Amino acid sequence: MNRRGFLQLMGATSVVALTASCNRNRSVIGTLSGPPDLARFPEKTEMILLTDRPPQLETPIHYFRQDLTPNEAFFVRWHLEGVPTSVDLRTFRLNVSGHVRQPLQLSVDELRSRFDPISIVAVNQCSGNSRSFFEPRVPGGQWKHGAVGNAKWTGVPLKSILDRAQVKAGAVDVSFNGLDAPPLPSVADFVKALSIDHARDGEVMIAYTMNDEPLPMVNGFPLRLVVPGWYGTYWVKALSDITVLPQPFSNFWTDKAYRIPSGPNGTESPKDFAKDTIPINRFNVRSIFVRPDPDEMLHWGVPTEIEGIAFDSGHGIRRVEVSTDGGATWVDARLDPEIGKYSWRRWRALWTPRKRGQYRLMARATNAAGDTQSKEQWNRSGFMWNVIQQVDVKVG
Ligand SMILES: Nc1nc2c(c(=O)[nH]1)N[C@H]1C(S)=C(S)[C@@H](COP(=O)(O)O)O[C@H]1N2
Ligand SMILES: [Mo]
Repeated sequence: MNRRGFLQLMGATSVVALTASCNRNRSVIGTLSGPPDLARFPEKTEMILLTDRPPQLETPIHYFRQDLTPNEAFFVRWHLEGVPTSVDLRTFRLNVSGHVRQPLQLSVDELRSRFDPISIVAVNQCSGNSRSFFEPRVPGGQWKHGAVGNAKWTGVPLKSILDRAQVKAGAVDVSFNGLDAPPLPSVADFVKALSIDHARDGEVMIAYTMNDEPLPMVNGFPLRLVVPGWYGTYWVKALSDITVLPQPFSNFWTDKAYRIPSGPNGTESPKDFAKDTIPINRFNVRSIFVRPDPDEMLHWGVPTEIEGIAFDSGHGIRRVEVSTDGGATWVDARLDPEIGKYSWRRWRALWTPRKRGQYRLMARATNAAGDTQSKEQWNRSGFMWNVIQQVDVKVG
């Protein structure tokens, strides 16, 4: 390749060193109330920047106007600054050890060739998605609604790997560690765990592709855990170590972080914190508008398609209702065909505003178990937001 071709390739793929993240293309400088900062990381398109060390990137909502979220636009969330920037597949091994009779060290090639693959379309959503809408505000990444995405994951059921390793009797938990490392010994390594029964349910999987392509580095190349219906915190990226444990797993990330009040929908009062907390687990039911945009100008007498996505932890979305008068009246949205119980389901409704003015749109999803979205919600961590969304639009 000549130099020109090389430079073109650089431009087209935005190859900038992940470690030198100040090299990113920062195309918009935001103010507190102004437009967000945008950043372009390697293998990614322009994303909304929350932090660059560690990388935390939010997906612009218009990418949700399709069933699957493109890899280059899929949100990114890491906890520790030491994120992997390259992985050599010749030396990389997935280690399976602990309370097993047959510890394993598997290359990605071996995972691909020695186990039957499965594919699942599933939503990955950060526990803190939509955190910026909590009132009073809570600390943590101030995500809007874009810390979520829907992808087709292909890989090996975790059960197949655990069976191959021959789990011994008395196993309780399975822990998962990735290649990211704490910057200082005082910072807890990011390690998460599932119960042995959950780990062996046949659906939890180790994915080597996302939408039929290798995972982007920042989304966990070369392997990541996929835990359908559960919050993203369990979906350990750049997965390198699986440890079967004969006792319950415990660390900072399970004992102190990622806990929710044990009451209904993880809600508590800002004035009186819940005493009992439990580890965060399955998604609650929610919907997100993807059209119109909040500041979009609509025209009276012109049919307008209102559109969104809805999902839950796997029961399936049964109904989405839409209101164009601030919740006074509701009509059923049309649901697109279901493409998998862990996938999101797109919905749409045609609306012809009859006169000029300000309108408040709302959407409310209900799942097959009869669970619906909340009217009010708060918790100290800003987790599990599923308040019925309101979008104010002008009709002219
Ligand atoms: N190794 C590792 N895996 C991780 C994390 C992390 O910090 N390190 N963060 C988790 C959290 S909290 C989320 S929301 C998801 C985000 O996945 P994504 O970056 O591919 O969107 O990754 C999870 N897996
Ligand atoms: Mo997360």
